[in-house]
Amino acid sequence: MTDWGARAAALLGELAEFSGPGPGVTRLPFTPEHRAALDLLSALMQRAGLMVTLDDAGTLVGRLEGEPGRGTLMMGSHQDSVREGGAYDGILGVVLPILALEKLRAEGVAVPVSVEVLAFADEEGVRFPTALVGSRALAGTVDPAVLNMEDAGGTSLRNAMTGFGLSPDRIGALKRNRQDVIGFIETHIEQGPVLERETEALGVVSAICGIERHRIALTGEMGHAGTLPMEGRRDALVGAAAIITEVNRIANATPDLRATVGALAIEPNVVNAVPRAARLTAEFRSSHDETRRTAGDHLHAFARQVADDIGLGLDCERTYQQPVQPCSPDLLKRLVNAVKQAGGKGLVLPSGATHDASAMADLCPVAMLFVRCRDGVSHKPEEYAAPKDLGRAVEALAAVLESMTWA
Ligand code: HGY
Ligand code: MN
Ligand code: MN
Repeated sequence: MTDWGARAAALLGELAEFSGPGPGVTRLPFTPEHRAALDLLSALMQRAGLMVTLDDAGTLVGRLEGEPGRGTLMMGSHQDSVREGGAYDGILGVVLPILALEKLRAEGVAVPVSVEVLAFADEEGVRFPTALVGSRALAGTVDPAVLNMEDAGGTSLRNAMTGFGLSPDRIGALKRNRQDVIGFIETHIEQGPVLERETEALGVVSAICGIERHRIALTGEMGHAGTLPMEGRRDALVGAAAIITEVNRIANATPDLRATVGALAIEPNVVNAVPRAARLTAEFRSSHDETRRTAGDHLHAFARQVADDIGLGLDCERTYQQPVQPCSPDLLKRLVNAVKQAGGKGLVLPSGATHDASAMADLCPVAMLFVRCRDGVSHKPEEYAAPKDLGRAVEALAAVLESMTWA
């Protein structure tokens, strides 16, 4: 009798080794670490009887043919991690469905529909200032301009993909025929505390939060910290500090709104010079799009006021947004039944993190299975999901696949 949880834990441990230097896991897209992960996943997919291809967006596709005309159920998640992240975010959602298919194969259970397991190259958007390239390619919503975006080293997304052996300018041809796709089910650690608090191993997602990101650049005047009078200073960092405080204030004052200033850079960034430039990012998330948009508009008005008061130049741009994404009622019901079959209550909860499923929703119905993670911790080396919970998720995914007999 295979211990699927132990198997999953061992595989995720091996995959975690494919990382850049430093604590935790740093596996960015189109890197040697990415290639090593794809090699292991390809072998695992072949062992489960899947036909393996790599598409021009860098998505590894493992396909199991079902009965002609029955459509394709897609499963999967992202292979990339944040810097110094954990061993479960993303990659767990690639390994577990493969093991579910291997389990059904071992039990001689045929899945009537075709199934594809997808390992998307880049969901986090850490290396390049864009995200969800692989899932958007399948949905046909990729803006080709993103291929010109560059990483911190000046490598464009296009060149990174070409260097990985891909033909990125053919990314537009990856769009799938929506008639053929039954839906997309993403399995992911919860990255929050609810399942642990409810002592539930698994949960089913009701909706994925809406999210928007802003880029703010303030330009003032550099000066000697000792000789430039306080009167009349045009200190860019003082402007940034006022904006950061306001972002935090509105999020604390607004129900169902989370806001984060995650990145800040100043110039010249030395102890004895008044900063001439400050660049920061601000991110808003909510399960209500109106709440999020109002906060973003307020940010721009507030930044304008601060820049005028201090005499700073201001460049402020909403660089990214995606709406709240409700999950498919039919797939949600199948997942709830499968979780119950695997011994759970079938808890339903919203996702405060965004996922590839948000992008796949432009192609097909989507649903998500959450796996409990210790202390709700994620995007940190301490991220952890117990083998027992991994095993229950494999069982639930196998049950969903079996339920597709009546798709
Ligand atoms: O940002 C997120 O929510 C996801 O982890 N990329
Ligand atoms: Mn993540
Ligand atoms: Mn993720």
